[in-house]
Amino acid sequence: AEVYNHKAIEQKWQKYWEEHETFKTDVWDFSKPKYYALDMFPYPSGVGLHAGHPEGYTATDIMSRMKRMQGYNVLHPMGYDSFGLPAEQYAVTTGNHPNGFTQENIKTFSKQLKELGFDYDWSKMIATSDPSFYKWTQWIFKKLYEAGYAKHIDMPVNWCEELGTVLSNDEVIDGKSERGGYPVVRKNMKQWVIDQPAFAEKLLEGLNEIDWPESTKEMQRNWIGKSTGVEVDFDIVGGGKFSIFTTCIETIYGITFMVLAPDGEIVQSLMDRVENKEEVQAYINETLKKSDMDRTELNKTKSGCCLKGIYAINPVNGKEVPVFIGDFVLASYGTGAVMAVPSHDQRDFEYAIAHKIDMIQVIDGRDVSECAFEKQDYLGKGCKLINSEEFSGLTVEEAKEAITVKLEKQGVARRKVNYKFREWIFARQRYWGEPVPCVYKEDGSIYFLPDEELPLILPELEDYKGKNGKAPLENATEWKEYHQNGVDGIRETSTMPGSAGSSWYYMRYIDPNNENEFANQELLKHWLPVDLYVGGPEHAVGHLMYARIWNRFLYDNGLSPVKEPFKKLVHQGMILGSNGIKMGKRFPEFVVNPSDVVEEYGADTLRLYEMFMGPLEVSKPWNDNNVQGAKRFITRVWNFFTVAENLTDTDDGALTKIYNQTVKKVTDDFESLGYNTAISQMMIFVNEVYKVGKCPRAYAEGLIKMLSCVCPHVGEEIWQIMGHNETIAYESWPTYDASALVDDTVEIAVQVNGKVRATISIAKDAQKDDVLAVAKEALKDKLTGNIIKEIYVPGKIVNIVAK
Ligand code: ANZ
Repeated sequence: AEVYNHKAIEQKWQKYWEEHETFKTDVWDFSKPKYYALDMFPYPSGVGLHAGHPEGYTATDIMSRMKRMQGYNVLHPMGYDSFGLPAEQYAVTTGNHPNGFTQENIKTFSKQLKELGFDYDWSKMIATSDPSFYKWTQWIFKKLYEAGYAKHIDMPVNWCEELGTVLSNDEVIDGKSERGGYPVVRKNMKQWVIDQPAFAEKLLEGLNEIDWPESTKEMQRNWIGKSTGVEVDFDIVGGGKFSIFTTCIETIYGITFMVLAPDGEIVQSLMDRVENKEEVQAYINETLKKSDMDRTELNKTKSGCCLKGIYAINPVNGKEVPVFIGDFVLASYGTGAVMAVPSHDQRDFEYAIAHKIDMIQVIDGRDVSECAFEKQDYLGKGCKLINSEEFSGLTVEEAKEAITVKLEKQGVARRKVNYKFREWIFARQRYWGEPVPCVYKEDGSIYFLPDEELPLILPELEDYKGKNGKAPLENATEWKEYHQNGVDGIRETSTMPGSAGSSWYYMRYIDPNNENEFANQELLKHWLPVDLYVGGPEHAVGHLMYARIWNRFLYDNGLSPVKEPFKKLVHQGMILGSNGIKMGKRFPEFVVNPSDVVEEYGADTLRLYEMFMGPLEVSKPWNDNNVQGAKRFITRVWNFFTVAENLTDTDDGALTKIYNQTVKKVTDDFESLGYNTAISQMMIFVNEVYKVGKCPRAYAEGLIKMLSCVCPHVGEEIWQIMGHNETIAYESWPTYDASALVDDTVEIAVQVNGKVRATISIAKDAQKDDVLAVAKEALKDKLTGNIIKEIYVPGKIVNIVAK
């Protein structure tokens, strides 16, 4: 055979696929079942692909290749999430338009992806920064506005002075910006937001019908943060009232004080009556400097102060209790006020100790002198109320209901569901994003551009840096002015966040050139939901939540055929440096450039190696030796299967069982993305083939078909050498003979007094007596003494006890 030359083979087949449009999908061909495999598309950064990209991308590639061979019409597209900060920073520092930079990067990425031999239909490529794409991002946003889900409201936002922009909560980590690590402060600003809480119930429900990692679903549930409780009104001595939200109404007799959010409206309304105004104002000022994150940190001291002269009245017993402010109470959650029950809430407990306030235990079951006896410890345990008048003696669960009913009758309480989920801030003071297609008229009202004026294209600027925290588009003095259709006004100058385009891009792949709709509805109906979505776990609550929200909105408006867009989701693990440290920006010395590996070993080797490293979902360290091992395996396959004399037309049965086992295991494992074990099974098969020295042609073809999903170039080449002149990509998937899988005989050990004395071969379903007879026959000369016990563990072992 010729020597395996990965370079020549890979170039040859990449050229073939391109020229033959092998992987172009006819989306209108509804004659076959469909399979939609989706990758999280990359941000086209200046540094190109990293070793982590090929991992997830190979995973979907194997699946889509298998599905194609199984007779599906497969859609496996690729594109670019091309708006964002790095291109913007490039524009700011060079003064060049970020699009040039972006297009260059897209070229590099596409070249690298093509080198890896993925079966993408490049004719469906999209880029979110392309006006023909963002036209529809703007259009959907306009729909959200018209339906009342996109709003322009005053919001406390995360403001990053250094980046000159507002950031979403998931872009802020420990009070610093995720990108760059700059300080972030809270600040009130008029903002475009999307009303996420309006979707909360639907999002929770939808989680039950999708095949996602349980941990990701749980993260989404926690992020949504549904909480069921009661809102109760408290009168203030001397007039006025405020409401609190509690999930523990059963503790209402244990209230010894109230706490208000320092930055909330209730305190403002009471300020006139507060005796220690200065102290209170000073504390409010301190609070405004802190982020919600700092404020809610559990193990910090519970600071705050009393509102002197203010007392609230407990509606169940008329008891007057002092009112405090404390920064652990957030203005933006519930009503911004809490009833404090130090015996049963640890934060209240610590606050009471710090401010020398008394406590009343109202749930029996544990001592509360050291710390609070909290709901997670008493709920569902049959604990009973004490010190609670007529409710004493009821269980917590009974009391919850009875107290709520009593307060409802008094007209001072309402059952209430709250969500941690806040509005999604949907604007950035940045240049390189989708312009929000609206105008502020002189009377302050908002005018959205008519559809004919979309896309609203980003204007070129002399200076891409915003001044004094203003949006860069403020520099576009002419563009900003709007005088059309009898409307005079000023355009919005903030742009949409990075997550806008990625919230619906997977729909556009289905119909990327449609100029009249974001995608044809009939096509969407056929192709959605996405059957398999693979991407990093870092998107668990950001992108994956946003995309579900946009889809759900479109679904509710008859514009998406499915409630949930991504049927099955899998997260690939991280590829670590050989020392176990995450590869990437921070540790450039550990970066493995996929292109270098492709050059030296070949794309097939890189793909095989990354899939063989370990289970897809776990993080794995890079290992150069194993890259060479992967190449050795490919070479072994090449050396055997390209030699015609090694292939036989008849089957002598030597490989029948192992071949059928291999087809079954590879098929099952591919289906569940267990690629490492599938590959190891193929290796076992190849070892057997080498032992036997010959391989029936039918088995050889089956192996090459399966292997071609992982190593498509060498797969095609061997297929051709075997005498075929069409691509292997549309060959039919190998099948297996289930009856060839089962062993009808088994070898078992025969022990005498615990020591193995013989092995016998028996029929798998042989009866005990027959087995014992064969065993004793085998022991004929070795057995001395009298048999006192005979044990047969079916299919496993015979044990004879003799004396
Ligand atoms: C009285 C009480 C007694 C509470 C008790 C708990 C235990 P989740 O599950 O997170 O919704 N709370 C309400 N609004 C708040 C705010 N704006 N900032 C900080 N804390 C707030 O928690 C609801 C509980 O958190 C509420 O129930 C309230 O304290 C507090 F033994 O009310 B609880």
